[in-house]
Amino acid sequence: MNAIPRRSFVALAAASGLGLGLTGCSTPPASTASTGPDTTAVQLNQIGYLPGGAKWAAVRDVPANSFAIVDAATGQEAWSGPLGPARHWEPAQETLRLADFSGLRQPGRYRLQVAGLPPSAPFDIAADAYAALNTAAIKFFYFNRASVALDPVHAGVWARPAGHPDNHVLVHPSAAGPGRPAGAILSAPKGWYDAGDYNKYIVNSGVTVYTLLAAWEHFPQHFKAQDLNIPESGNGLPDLLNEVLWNLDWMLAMQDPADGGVYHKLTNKGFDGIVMPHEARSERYVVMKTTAATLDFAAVMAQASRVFAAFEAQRPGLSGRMLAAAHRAWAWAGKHPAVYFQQPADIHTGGYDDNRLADEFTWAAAELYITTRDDAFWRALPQPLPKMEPPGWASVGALAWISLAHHRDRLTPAADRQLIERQLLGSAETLAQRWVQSPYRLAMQQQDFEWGSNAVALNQALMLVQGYRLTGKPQHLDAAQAALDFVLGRHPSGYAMVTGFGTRSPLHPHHRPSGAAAQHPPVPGMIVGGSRPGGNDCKAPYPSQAPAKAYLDDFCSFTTNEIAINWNAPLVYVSAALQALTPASALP
Ligand code: 9MR
Repeated sequence: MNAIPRRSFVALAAASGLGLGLTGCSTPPASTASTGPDTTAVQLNQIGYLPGGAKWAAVRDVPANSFAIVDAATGQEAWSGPLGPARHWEPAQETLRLADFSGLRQPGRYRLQVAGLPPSAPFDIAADAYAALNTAAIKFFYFNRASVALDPVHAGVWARPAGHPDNHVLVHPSAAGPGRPAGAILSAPKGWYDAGDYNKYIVNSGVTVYTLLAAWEHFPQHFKAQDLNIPESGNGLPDLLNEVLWNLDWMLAMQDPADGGVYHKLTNKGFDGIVMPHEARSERYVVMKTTAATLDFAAVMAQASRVFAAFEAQRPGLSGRMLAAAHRAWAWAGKHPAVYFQQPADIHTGGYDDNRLADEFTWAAAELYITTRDDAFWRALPQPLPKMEPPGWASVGALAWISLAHHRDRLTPAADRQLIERQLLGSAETLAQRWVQSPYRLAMQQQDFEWGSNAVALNQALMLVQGYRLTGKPQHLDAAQAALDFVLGRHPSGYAMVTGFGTRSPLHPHHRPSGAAAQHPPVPGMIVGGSRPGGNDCKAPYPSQAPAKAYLDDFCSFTTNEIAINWNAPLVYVSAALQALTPASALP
């Protein structure tokens, strides 16, 4: 498998020795305490850094005054510097000292040393530091494909038979319409499993597909030649777009042809057991059309329409179909502006319910405006504009401004360019200031440690990247780098939070194919949700209830150790952005 970097095989081989031996039962695998090097004494990016990028580590509070960076093989000192003052970081309830070695630009493999502490995990300084990570983060989506077998050529040891054909899906009573009564059968195959579960949700697909297509729109050079080793590789489309199409094809089938409304989800009644996809037997349903799902669909189809306009030869007619679908969805939402998701009594899977839709209207209007250049869509932006915040599945307003800013040179005179820049810069600047002031040099605050905190950090980075793209301010890029460092091991838990990467990474993610085939290491390239206090989903106690440390690498911990498509997407975006934007050897 060419998508998995050499180094990750080391971690995978170590992991495979654990032998959890769980197949097809509903009891989650037992926790296997991770022993190994102490990665909490010196917390740093276990994958590595770009030569021209900011490089920070956080160090347990010891009396030493300085730190050294040594060659990992020879022990020879390559850099030394003073340790920052001891400062308390409340989210970790810990006092730490910072080490800044941004000035070390010489490629190599290193460790950080401080007298009185064990040496750090090894890390690289390399021009392609995030290339393999980025490839694996996209390849995860292939591994999570529904309705298709993964073959050994493309999936290696993670090959598996096809599951969830989704060509015989029942219309749930909540979704019944004139042309499709309850119990009618429709076909909506393909798509990605949402997360550790095997259901497919339009709302979460919306923000995910957007983020991946935005990565393409902003950094096409990065993706053009990327080979994911997926079945479509070499077909004339970039692989990132090939992968996204797997989900877009499914999304298109979720629109009711009778009226343009979009079903909220395609789901079982309850979650599947811990089985491989082909062992799952539950009936599948489409459940109620909602305004949120329909607007997210409209936004993504408008965006995809302009992306695939450039690939008319490879997929004739697709771009036009997508735009028509977006128009019909927008019209449905206009007629049904407040149909909120309500979980039917007999359905027990994820909700993705959201009753604040001004941001969804903003996003859909903006994407349709950019693609059609029809001023009516600019005028359709809600007043007052919804509050700006980093994106998430329930908060998509920022996506509007990111797209508008990226396409600002092709907008009609109706667009207020200053407003567009102000919207993004205000948000990026706030985050950059938090990064400057943070004792941990991270924009994350106590309240950001919610379900999926790793993706909160990465979506903050995504906003900071927009600030950098508009202003070129190094602080914005450095603060984004800090967020990537955080999920790759400069984390109070000591974990690099992506399966298969780094010295210490999750071995027991809440991901059904990984749990059901526990004789193999987990599927690689998946970022787990991350620290979040208050979980009582496991019998074993969490190691800490400090917000930034409340993480447990156990299958049972669905609140901190699940994976999800909307969390991997910003990992793809941010790792590509830093790789593409970091000056080769800049920094003052
Ligand atoms: O990511 C979602 C998180 O923001 C919510 O708080 C949580 C509870 O509603 O649900 C999360 O999404 C899950 C979804 O509902 C079902 N598939 C797995 C998702 C990740 O845990």
